[in-house]
Amino acid sequence: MRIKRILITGASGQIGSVLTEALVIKYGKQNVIVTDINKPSHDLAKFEILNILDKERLLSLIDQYQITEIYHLAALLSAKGEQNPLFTWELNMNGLFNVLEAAREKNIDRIFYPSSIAIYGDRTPRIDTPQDTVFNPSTVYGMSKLAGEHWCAYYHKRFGLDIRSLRYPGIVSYQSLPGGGTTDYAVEIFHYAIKGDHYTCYLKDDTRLPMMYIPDAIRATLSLMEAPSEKINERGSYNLSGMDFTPKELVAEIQKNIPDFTTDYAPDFRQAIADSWSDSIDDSAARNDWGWSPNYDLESMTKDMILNLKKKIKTALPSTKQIVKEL
Ligand code: AKB
Repeated sequence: MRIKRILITGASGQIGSVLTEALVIKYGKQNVIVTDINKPSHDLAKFEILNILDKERLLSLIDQYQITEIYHLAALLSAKGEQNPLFTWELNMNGLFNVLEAAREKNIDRIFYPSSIAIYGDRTPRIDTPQDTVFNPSTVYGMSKLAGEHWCAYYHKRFGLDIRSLRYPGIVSYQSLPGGGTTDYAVEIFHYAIKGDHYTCYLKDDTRLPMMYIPDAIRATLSLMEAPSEKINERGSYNLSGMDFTPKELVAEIQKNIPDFTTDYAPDFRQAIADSWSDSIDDSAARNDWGWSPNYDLESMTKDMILNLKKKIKTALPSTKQIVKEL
């Protein structure tokens, strides 16, 4: 067995920064290389600039650091992706092809590829969406993730690459902000609530979406990547469920902790995207194959988010409301 040396693409994003920390704790700083087009805000691991469309640079980093595993997180998400559909397709697909081909050429032991609830569409069963069902994604991001799942399964079958994948729901985290997704409101809202600001939500108050707290997302990712190969029966991507809630339910939960928090609703183009996604997910394949089970529900996540974000925001600038209050 070779020493595990991990390369993360898109490491400066919402999941990448927390995943980096977890992998550094597990495998040591010297064995984790983080890459992105933007420098991360932390210094947890060695950083190298990498545009995932630059395959030669990817190949040379694999050689330079004797990489054995890749977590390929670089992608444009659902909302931002709609602003430039063709570039989103190019980045998400050619980025994946570069990783798959580099993995084949350089004998990479294992790859992680995140898929998403964005692969579901308005013909997908909405409640307890099954592992295998109708998929008619409404965004270029969703189309690219669904195609990506098929390519991962193909590379596994055809070339024996050990690729593993999860269909992440919306991820809620305090460590970093999401960038360009439809589920981002569920993170933004906490920042407003804690600063004492009013929040205008871009989704309707009754829009139910599958969500997950970041510690569960990281634990799911590491559990999947550590599971013995014979336990991985799904080589496209696994359905993954944490919790589901509407903006109204999240607001009510936040108000239990911050009673004078106020919101209103002004749906924009992201409403149609959210309306095409599922309410809840059946993740029994992940539970049965590699023992998945989430730890956090809406109540425990909200408490933990507020606690941790308060600690973080203490050092940040005060809100306008606070400045006026203090006059
Ligand atoms: C998005 O909203 O685009 C992402 C996702 C669900 O994949 N958070």
